[in-house]
Amino acid sequence: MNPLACALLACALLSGPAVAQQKADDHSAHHATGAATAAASSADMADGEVRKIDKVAGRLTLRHGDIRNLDMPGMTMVFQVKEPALLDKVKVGDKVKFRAEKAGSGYVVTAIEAAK
Ligand SMILES: [Cu+2]
Repeated sequence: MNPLACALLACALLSGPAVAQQKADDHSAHHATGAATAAASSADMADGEVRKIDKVAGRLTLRHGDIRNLDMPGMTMVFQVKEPALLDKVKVGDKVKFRAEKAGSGYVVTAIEAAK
């Protein structure tokens, strides 16, 4: 398949869930931080660097800075990803901005993008 068609398809598939996901994130961020402002959603994006990607298991290892919505200091750790397609947006060594949420016994990346 031609790469452009692939990219467009991935984009179309992502845009639906991403919108619903945004609402869910804002909701939980509100509960986590109490007096969250409208600007909180972008402030919740944490900085990180991709150390390892495991597409089969749907996990990635990030060296991350403070994650304010999780009250977590910087460290290197493994995250699950909410959607496998998120792993296609980044590669090992990339500096990224991401959002993570607590889920059960672990943490889930719900959004990620390469940092400019
Ligand atoms: Cu951590």
